[in-house]
Amino acid sequence: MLYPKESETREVKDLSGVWEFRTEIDKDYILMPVPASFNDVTQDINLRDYIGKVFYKRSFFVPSYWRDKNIFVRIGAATHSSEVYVNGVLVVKHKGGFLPFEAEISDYVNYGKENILEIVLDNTLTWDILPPGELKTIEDNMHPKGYRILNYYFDFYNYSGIHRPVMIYSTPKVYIKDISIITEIVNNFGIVKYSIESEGKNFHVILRDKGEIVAESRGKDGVMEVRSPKLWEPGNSYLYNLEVRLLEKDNFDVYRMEIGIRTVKVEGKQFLINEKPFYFKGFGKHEDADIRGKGLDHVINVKDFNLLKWIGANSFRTSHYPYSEEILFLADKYGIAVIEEAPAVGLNLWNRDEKVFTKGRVDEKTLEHHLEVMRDLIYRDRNHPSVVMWSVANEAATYEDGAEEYFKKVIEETRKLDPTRPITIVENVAPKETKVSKYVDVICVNRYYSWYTDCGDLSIIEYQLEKELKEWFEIYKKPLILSEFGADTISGFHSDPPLMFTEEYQQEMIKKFVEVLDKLDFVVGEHVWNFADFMTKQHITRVVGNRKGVFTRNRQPKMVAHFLRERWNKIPNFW
Ligand code: GCB
Repeated sequence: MLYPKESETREVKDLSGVWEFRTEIDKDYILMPVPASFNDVTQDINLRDYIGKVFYKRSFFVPSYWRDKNIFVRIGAATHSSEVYVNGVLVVKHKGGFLPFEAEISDYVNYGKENILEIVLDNTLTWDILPPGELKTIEDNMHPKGYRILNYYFDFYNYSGIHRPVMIYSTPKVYIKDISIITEIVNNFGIVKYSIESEGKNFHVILRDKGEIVAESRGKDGVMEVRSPKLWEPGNSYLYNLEVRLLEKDNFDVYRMEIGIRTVKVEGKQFLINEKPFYFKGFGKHEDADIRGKGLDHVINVKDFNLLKWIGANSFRTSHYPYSEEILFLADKYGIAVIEEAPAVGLNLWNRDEKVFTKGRVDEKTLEHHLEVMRDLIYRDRNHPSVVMWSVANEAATYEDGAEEYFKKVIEETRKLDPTRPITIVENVAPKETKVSKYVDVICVNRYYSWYTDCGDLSIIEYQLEKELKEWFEIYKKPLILSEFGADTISGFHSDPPLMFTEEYQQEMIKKFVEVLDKLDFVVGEHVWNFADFMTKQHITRVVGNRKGVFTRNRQPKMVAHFLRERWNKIPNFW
């Protein structure tokens, strides 16, 4: 799915701004910004924790000269189930809160006039949506009749709303629907293979390096060669401009995008980018910020990339869902590698007596949705050089037999959709317990020694971590990334000797973890949990959210940030 872009044949109207908004139980509309989560914008606790349907509304104008165009409405992401109405007509329904969807609306708009756009969202989580959850009515004598809670088994707040831009855009009648790019490097040539989806037949494809044409081709599918290519790689991004022109008798379309030439591959113990062994330094992140929640915010996004550069990171994981396309465009430009994760988190009840992969919970309906999500995700992001690996899930109950069958299918499908990128699943179970890691290319493990177990005992880390990571390698013989480790830290809390929740403790813990990683040659990366403090649901273990950030929610460094900055600036991106 191509990101809407303007060109001489296409126009885009970004409908970001202040919309009208109401919940199902309110009659009156209030004002609500888009994109943003609605939760933290008002002073109303009932709206903050609201579960159910909400209605967004605004008008837009369609010029008369768009009559001979295709017109689309595209929603970047909205949580979690959506219905979109144009002038009262339902034009698209969508399930899932973290990927875009669109509809052609040429037949439903009033040309040269105003039109009404309504988006109805439902933020309820069920077992057949990713991430899953369940609405429970509590029936005991301590709660009033009909008392409901939304249970979900992942650790971030269920922010809700229209989180990414809504756009109306036009294309010519016959147009470029999609483009896929695969790059290879052979001897001293960059090979750019492209494939165009369109009803048109005559194409001219031009690749430019800073305005200079370096390769050209004609045809729907083709291969272009670039002599002595400047490669895209983490820490040293280089992007070429691709222009695709569709030329039919009286129809013309043009779409431009930036591409990077690079390869990725797993070989033995190594993760190779451009055939060189790469070491992942960085974080698990979140789309999360004060007041706007999960709403796209260019200020926060650019700040985050500047902080990644400042601290010497070269990568992050989009824990625990696909981030906005706007973030991936930045990753391409800043030269930051991305492990892109499906919104499959919380496929776990954290209780081994209860099966998760079973009828009525994670079952064939969830699987069908998961496969759809993988397809939509790959079709959205396959052309980003920054995306170097797919993660199919985080911390699922992979010890269950049902998980094996389930993920075998998800992984097979992911490989079919994109044979060019390695695949991982992020594990929290023991190496012998998982039934899934044998199907992936890179082992990703989250570990919290001295935090959730042996609380406060930093001396235990070396013994436990080294022993366990070696076991992972002995069993699977695959490269390993420690994809999460960290400690909740209240900025400004100090103690020596280090005690839990202080900045000293976070720093000592992370130091002890990386000392082990430095000894193990199959470890190809360290992602600290988390880049910044973030909001979660309220709980006795969460002090206004999860405080494991290396930066505060306001993006100010805690003590450990300086330690990591010194460390990471010394470790090269490639060995
Ligand atoms: C994890 C999860 C992450 C949590 C983190 C924590 O293993 O993957 O979503 O936020 O632990 O802080 O407990």
